Amino acid sequence: MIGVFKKFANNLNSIFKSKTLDAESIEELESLLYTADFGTETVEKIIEAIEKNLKKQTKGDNTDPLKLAETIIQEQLNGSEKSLAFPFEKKPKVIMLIGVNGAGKTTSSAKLAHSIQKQGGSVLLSACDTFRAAANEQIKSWSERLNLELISSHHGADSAAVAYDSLLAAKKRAHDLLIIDTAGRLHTKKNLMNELEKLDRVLKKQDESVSIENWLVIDGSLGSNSIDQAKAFNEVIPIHGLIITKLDGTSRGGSLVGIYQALKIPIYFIGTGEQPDDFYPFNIAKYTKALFEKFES
Ligand SMILES: Nc1nc2c(ncn2[C@@H]2O[C@H](COP(=O)(O)OP(=O)(O)OP(=O)(O)O)[C@@H](O)[C@H]2O)c(=O)[nH]1
Ligand SMILES: [Mg+2]
Repeated sequence: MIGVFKKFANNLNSIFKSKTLDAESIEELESLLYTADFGTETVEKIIEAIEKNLKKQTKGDNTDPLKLAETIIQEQLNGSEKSLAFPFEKKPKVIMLIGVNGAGKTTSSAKLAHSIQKQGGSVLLSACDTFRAAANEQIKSWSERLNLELISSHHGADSAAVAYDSLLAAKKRAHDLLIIDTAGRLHTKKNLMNELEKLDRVLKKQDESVSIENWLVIDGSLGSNSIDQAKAFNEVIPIHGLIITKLDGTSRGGSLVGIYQALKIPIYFIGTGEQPDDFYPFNIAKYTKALFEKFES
């Protein structure tokens, strides 16, 4: 994960490199934090703390401003870290990935399956995106690449029926985890949003005791727009966890803070690329370390 936020860290480094901290460099820092999507509250807190410290500095206290910023970001993320402990208490655990179009649901389904597989768990993928024409091919190719079992149907089929069959199969074959990949949907399309409720209902009808976790997949490079969409999802269906994708190659490494501040839903994983291993359990300390990494330039 280190190096993922290189762009941000480089800019940060260049602001502070060989410069004394003054009103101008604080202003530069403020705009960098804004463009990195840290969100108003966090940016204000960081700047306030640095300015306060600057005033104190003349009296001999010179705390590193980057350390101050790092501490404040860590505070803002307090409670955001949640890990998916394997083995699970109950088999199969069901995780349904939901979100807007192109957020990274299908790729994250494969990555999540792969991470459990690497720990010795068996995973069943359920292709519940029966809506987009090429969706079946995409998830099939992941299942072949990673040697994962897959339950799918034809384009246009009832996605709730696929989910139902998948849960039956997961129980019969004693899988540890069932991952349900759903179709991308806009939060404003009521019929598509209602379909999520139906998936949940149908699974519970088969097995009242089944524990289903709905994880929202958010594209971390999109900024505050995705936060509004996430809020709308949370109104239709309870969201138990987040995966934040596409944190590679973006200078918006701070979006994660804004997303957590707005939603207060734990972040399980972050996606940092298109390969199966570009997927990390979210860890506050590692994340802030990557943000504030010092580079020689
Ligand atoms: N760079 C990068 N690309 C990613 C990441 N996650 C997904 N992608 C890419 O984003 C695109 C969309 O990913 P999908 O997994 O198909 O997204 P989706 O949410 O399933 O899309 P729909 O099913 O169409 O709603 C693909 O080209 C992925 O390779 C990531 O963490 N980093
Ligand atoms: Mg998909």
